[in-house]
Amino acid sequence: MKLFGYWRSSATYRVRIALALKNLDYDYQPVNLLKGEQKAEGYLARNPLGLVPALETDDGAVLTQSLAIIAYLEETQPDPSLMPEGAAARAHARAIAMTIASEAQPFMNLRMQQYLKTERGFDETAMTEWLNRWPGGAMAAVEKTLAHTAGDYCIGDTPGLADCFLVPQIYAAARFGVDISGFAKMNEIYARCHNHPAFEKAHPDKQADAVEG
Ligand SMILES: N[C@@H](CCC(=O)N[C@@H](CS)C(=O)NCC(=O)O)C(=O)O
Repeated sequence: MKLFGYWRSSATYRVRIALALKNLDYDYQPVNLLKGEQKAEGYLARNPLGLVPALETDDGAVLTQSLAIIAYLEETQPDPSLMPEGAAARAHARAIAMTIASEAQPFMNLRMQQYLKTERGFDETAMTEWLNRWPGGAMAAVEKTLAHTAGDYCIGDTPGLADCFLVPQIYAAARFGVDISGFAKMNEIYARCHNHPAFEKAHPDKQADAVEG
């Protein structure tokens, strides 16, 4: 398998965590977002949205959307599973993943921030307000969900799908000044994940394309 991604991309980071939790090997193909490589013709053939990640399977299929990629990994490599026992618990796991993927991350994506700054005149203050209102608001909702789903991890005591989404979202929130200091459960899970070898391996700083500073 080949994973096309970028070290600091939170959506790529989700897939790296899932691959690491499942102990799957893959070839990492960096796509430099700051150089605009996601908009190059060759990459657009893989992902017409011009976003990372994309996963090329051993059969040559090219998959996009981190949630769909992780679902593919779960279906093709079910052991160890990233899904909890019980239909309601699985629904909560998907709800946390989708809240982050649909309601939080798109509002802080590189192209969204570039558009707001260059075409809508957002200064740093306006940008910080935006990020705390939209991604921050969605994360507040996740924190409320965690109050009744979490144990050591997002759903019970085993790391899984929801943690694959939560950890990169917290990493991105910290980068962009979203204040999550009041979200105790989330911060507790984040700290625990830092000591887990799969999350450690998937961390942006450990990737071949990581740049200092
Ligand atoms: N919903 C997509 C989001 C993908 C996404 O937003 N990727 C970002 C990096 S985290 C990206 O490629 N941004 C490039 C850009 O904004 O130009 C997924 O889950 O895969």
